Amino acid sequence: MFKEPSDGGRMIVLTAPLTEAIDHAGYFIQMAMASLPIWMEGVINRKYPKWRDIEHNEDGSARYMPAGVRLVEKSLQREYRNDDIVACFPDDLPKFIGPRTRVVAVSTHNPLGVTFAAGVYTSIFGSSKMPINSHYSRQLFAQIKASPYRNNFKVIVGGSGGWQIIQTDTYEELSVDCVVEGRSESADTLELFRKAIMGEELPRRVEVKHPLDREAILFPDTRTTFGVVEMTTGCGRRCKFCVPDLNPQIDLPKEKIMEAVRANVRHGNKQISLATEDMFIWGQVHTDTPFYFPNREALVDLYTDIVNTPGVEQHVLSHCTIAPAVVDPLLIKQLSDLLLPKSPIHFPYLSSHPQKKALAPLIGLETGSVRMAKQIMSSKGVPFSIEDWPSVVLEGLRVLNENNWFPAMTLIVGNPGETDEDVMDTIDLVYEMERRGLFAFLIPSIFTPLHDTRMEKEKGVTQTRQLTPLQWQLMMKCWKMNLRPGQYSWWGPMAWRVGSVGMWLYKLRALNGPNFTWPLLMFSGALSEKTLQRMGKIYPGKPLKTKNRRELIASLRPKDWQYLRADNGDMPMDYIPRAATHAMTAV
Ligand code: B12
Ligand code: SF4
Repeated sequence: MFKEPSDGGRMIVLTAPLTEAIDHAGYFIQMAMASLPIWMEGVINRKYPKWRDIEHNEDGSARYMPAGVRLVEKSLQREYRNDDIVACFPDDLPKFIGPRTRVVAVSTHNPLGVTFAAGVYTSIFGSSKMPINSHYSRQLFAQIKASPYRNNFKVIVGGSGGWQIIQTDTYEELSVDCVVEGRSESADTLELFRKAIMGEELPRRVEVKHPLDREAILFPDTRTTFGVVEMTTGCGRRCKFCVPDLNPQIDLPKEKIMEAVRANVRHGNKQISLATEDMFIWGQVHTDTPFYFPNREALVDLYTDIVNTPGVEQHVLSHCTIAPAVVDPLLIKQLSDLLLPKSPIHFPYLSSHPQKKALAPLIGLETGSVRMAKQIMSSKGVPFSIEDWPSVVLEGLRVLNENNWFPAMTLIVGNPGETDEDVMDTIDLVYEMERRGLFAFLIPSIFTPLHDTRMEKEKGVTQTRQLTPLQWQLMMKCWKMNLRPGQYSWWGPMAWRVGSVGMWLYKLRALNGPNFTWPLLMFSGALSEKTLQRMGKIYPGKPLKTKNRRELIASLRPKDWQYLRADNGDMPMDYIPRAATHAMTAV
C-alpha cells in the first residue's frame, strides 16, 4: 500500500531486488536463487527459513545493499546532499517514494535470469523465464510501476544485469526509462541523473565510459551485501565470451580496499569478499613482470591485513584463474594458511583442515577440448600454451586440492561450432579428474552470447531439448561428481536414485527430450556407468596422458624463466638464477 511519506519522499531513491540484496546466508543462497525456478522456492524457504529477515538503519534505509548500489550512492553524493538520496529494500519503497522523488534507480545483477549458468537450470526444470531471482526482480519493477507518483520520476537501471532488459526489450513491461551500461563514477552517469531530476527525456540506453585510472574508482563507506569490496577490474586473459574482460585491467589501491573493509565492519558486517575476475593479478598490473606471474608478497600482505582486521570473522574468495596455482604453489599454501581459519565454508568429506574448512573460489574451466579452447580462450592458461590446457587444469586442481581449495568450476556446453569430439574431450577431462581423485564443483552452463563480447553474434544451443546425448552426459556427469561428498550417508545415493527417476517420470522426460534419458539414468545411479557403457548408451571416456608440473614448467619460454620462484622447485634444467646471470655478465 502506498501512503505519502511525511517528508514528501527522497529526490533519489536507490534499490535492488530483495534476492540480490540479502547476505545473511552466504553466497550460495543467491546463486541458488539465480538458478532455481520460482516453483522451487519452498526448497530455499526450508533451508533458510529466515532469508527474508533483513536489517534496517534507524531511518528505515537498508543496512546493507549490493556494492553496485553503494557506489551509485557514493557517486551521487559528490553532487547531491545525503538527505536527498536513500538506498532502501524493495518493501520500503513506499516510505521513500513521494511527490518529491525524481529518480528511482535500480541496480541489478541478473534481473531476467537470461545469463549463462542460470537460465540453463531453470530450463531443465521447466520454466526458462522465471528463476526465483527473476521473480523478485519483476516484483520490484511492478511495485515501482504501480507507484502513484510514477509520472513524477524516471526509472534508471544499471548494474551487470542491465543488458538483459535491453536485449529482451522489456522497457515498457518493466516500466524502465533508461538502462545505463557502465560505471556510476562516470561523468555521463551524473549528467543522466541531472537530466532526470530536471524532468528531461532520457535515452533508452546509455553506454558510459569506464574509468581508466585506479584513483577514479570509488569505494563504499557503508555496508555492502556479503562485504563485497572491489579488488580489481578487467582481467587480461582475453577470453572471447567474457564481459568483465572488456573493462580496463586495474588493481585497486590497498589503502582504499582496507578503508572499505573497515567501513563494512563499522556498519556491522562480519564478512568480507574482494570482488575480482582474477585475484591473482592484484599487485602485478602494469609492473615489469607479466600479470600472470602472481606477486606473492603483495597478495599475502593484502590478505593478511584483511583477515586480521578486527571484526572480520569471515572471508570468502570470489573469482580466480587456475594457471597461477601451477606457477606458484607456495603462494596457494601461504594463502591457505591465512584464509582457511576465516572461511565459513566447510567440506567435511573433502577437507584435511582440522575444522574441515575449505576455500571455494569460482574458476573458469569452460572446455576440455584444446581445439575449442584455442578458438574461444587462447590465453586462458598463460604462461602455459593453450595446447597444455588439460594439463594446466589437472595440475592446478591438484595443487589447489592439496591446500583445501575446492573451487567451483564453470564449463560451457554448446559453444558455437562444438563437435561431438570436443564434448568427448571435455568428458575425458572430467573422468580424469575423477580417476585422480581431484575435486571441483563442476557447473556446466549452456553457451550464452553476451552483449559486446566478440561472440555476441554467435549462436549456440538455445533450449535443453537441443542438447546432444554427449552434451547431456557431460552435464549429468558433472552433477553426479558434485554430489559425491553428499553421498557418504547410507541414504544419500538411494534418495538421489529415487528422486531423479521420479522427477524424470513426472516432468523432465517430456521437457528435455529423449537425449536426456540415458544420461539421467547414469546420474541417478539406477544403472551403473559400466553397464551403460557396455550397452553403448554413454561414452566411456579415455584416460588422458598429461604433463606434470615439472614438464609444464619446462615447456615455458626461456624468457619467462626469470619470473619463476625457485622455492617452488621443478626449475628448468638450463635455468640459471638471475643473480648468477648478472654476475656472469659482470665478469
Ligand atoms: C560478487 C559477485 C557475486 C556475488 C554477490 C552478488 C551481490 N548481490 O552482491 C554472488 C556470488 C552471490 C554472485 C552471484 C551471481 N553472479 Co555474480 N558476480 C560478482 C562479482 C565478482 C562482483 C560484483 C560486484 O559487486 N562488483 C562491484 C560493483 C561495484 O560493481 P557493479 O555491481 O557492476 O556496479 C558498478 C556498475 O555496474 C554501475 N552500477 C551498478 N548498479 C547501478 C545502478 C545504476 C542506476 C547505475 C547508473 C549504475 C550502476 O556502477 C557500479 C560502479 O560504480 C561480478 C564480477 C564483477 N567484477 O563485477 C560477478 C558477476 C556480476 N556475476 C555474474 C553471474 C553470472 C552471477 C550468477 C548468475 C552466477 C550463478 N549462476 O549463480 C549469480 C546471480 C545472482 C543473482 N542474485 O541472480 C556475472 C554477470 C553476468 C551477467 N549478469 O550478465 C559476473 C559479471 C561474473 C562474470 N565473470 O561473468 N555474484
Ligand atoms: S579468465 Fe575469466 S575473467 Fe579473464 S577473460 Fe577469461 S573468462 Fe574473463
